[in-house]
Amino acid sequence: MSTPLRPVSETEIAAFNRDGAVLLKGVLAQQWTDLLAEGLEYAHDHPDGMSAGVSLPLRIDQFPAAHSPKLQELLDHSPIAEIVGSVLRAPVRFYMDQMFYKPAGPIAPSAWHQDTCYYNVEGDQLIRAWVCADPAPREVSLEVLRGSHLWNITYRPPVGRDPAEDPQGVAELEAAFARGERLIGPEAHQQWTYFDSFLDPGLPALPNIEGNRDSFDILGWNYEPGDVLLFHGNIVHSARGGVTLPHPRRSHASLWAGPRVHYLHRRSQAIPDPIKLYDYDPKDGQPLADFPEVFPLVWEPA
Ligand SMILES: O=C(O)CCC(=O)C(=O)O
Repeated sequence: MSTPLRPVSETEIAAFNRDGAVLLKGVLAQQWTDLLAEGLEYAHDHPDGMSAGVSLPLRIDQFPAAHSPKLQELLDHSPIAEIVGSVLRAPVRFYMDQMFYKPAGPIAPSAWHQDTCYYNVEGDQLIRAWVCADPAPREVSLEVLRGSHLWNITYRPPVGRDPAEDPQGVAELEAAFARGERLIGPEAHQQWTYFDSFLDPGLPALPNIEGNRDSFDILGWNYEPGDVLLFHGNIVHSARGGVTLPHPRRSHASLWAGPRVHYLHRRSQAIPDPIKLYDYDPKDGQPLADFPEVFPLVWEPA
């Protein structure tokens, strides 16, 4: 694993802990941004069962590094894991990754949401590392609600089927959840969409942030390739759209976990567990460290 172009400063670590997100300027060498661009293009040209159009032309892929060798190389050998670990000040395990591919032209938005409610995982040491192969001015890069990682609230994922349209399906889901079954099976890795799950009636809906932007403390940045944007797994965030760019806006987001992260069987699960986790029978509260073959330790402090 290579080291970042410069160390992460104490000020940046404090900003992450306070705001729930920080933009680290100029930490990745060009070799990594080139690899990122090639890896994203490969994933885009080789869609699999987890490549989904949410609102086309935005394409979101789950676990893209699993089939894009250059993205896997980025995860294994770039300084991203070390950057995350130096902010967590703790050993780091890899959880999963996603691609958000927005072609040139009018850039599609990504809706306001929290990440962790989509996954069977919980803890205060979940960090997303967001990198983009293209310049992303503030109008199309990530935005967060400053400090919302500390609100201690889990919102409903904003995508899924309306429970009112399929009461029978919801009843079956509730029964499966009560039996402790995982709501999304391994077959989802072959064929999956965000609309296979129901909107979870057990969680509060997000407020209308976009319609009331002045009521919220929104933090955003101008992003350049070579920067790494870190944000907390529980933070409320989005990416704006509506701006027309002459180039695509291709981002990759990887999710990393420290020791205080555990498995949690969620009714709001919308994204399948990592494929190797289906070989086990994880229980609520089990630390990810119990599954080292699924969640390998990738970095630890010296
Ligand atoms: O890149 C984007 O447009 C959205 C990224 C995002 O929401 C995420 O990484 O969770």
